Amino acid sequence: MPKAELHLHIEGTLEPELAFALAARNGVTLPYATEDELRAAYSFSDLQSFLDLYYALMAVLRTEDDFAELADAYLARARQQGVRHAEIFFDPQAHTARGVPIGTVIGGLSRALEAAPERHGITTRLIMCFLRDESAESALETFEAARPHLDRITAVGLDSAEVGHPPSKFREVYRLAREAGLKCVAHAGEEGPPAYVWEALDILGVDRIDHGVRCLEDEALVARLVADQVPLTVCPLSNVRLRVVDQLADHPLPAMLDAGLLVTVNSDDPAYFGGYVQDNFTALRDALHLDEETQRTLARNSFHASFLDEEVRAAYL
Ligand code: ES4
Ligand code: ZN
Repeated sequence: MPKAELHLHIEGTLEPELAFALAARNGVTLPYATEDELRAAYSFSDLQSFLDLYYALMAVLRTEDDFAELADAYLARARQQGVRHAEIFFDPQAHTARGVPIGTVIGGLSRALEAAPERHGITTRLIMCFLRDESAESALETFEAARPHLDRITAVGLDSAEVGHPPSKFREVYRLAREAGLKCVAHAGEEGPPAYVWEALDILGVDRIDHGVRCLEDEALVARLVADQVPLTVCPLSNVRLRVVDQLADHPLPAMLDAGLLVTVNSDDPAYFGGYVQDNFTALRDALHLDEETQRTLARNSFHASFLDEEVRAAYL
């Protein structure tokens, strides 16, 4: 089934095999002796325990070629899973903090993305995320550093440790992004409360909410999201691995669809959470008995919620 993937952290597609290959090439020593030993570390208790490993493994990404290879490997896998369009997050601050220039990151990723329509049959967009556990000033500096590259960036996003870092902290940088003509998204309502989803909508003016599963705790919020048909990029396997839900059979996705929310299915950090986007669809089908028609609705929603040009989007609907 053709689909768009709208919630995908490119750094979260770093498979152990590529991590070890890049470590060897760049002379970086990983705190794991083998790929199996690394995989054994993938048992997370919450978002923070995952983020600790996610940021540590990024040490192997150093050159433009590294970023291009990472993105190309994702695109090859994504196509095998039916992805025709991918809107891809990256975390510039996680790289600039290690001395990797933002131009190296954007240059490498764009090289792979520009080749993707011909090489993999996938169109793409790039979404630059700010780390919400870093300061508002750091986000502003990052935005200014990215200004020369904004022609390659479609939207800004907000990710990393949610609780204690409300969207309102980033009011200013989102205002600048909107002024520059960028779309806006933000992670909200993953581990954080419904109030953070309200702030993302009303203070940041986002076009989509990433995750948003906790919106169900607030009836008025659900009514607002339904009325405005704000897309929610839900990541079922991620929610299980990070213990946002106990098991897939308990996932609120069916309740979200029943409420009339514009839900999409995505893989988040597929190298860490046990599956790419079709794997998420298949797991949902098995655990929640989602029928064929519901799966088609979810796939159609993914194009509807995308930042593709109207004519291209319409052709998929
Ligand atoms: C993330 Cl699952 C998730 N949540 C928040 N920030 C992230 N960065 C990468 N994966
Ligand atoms: Zn995410």
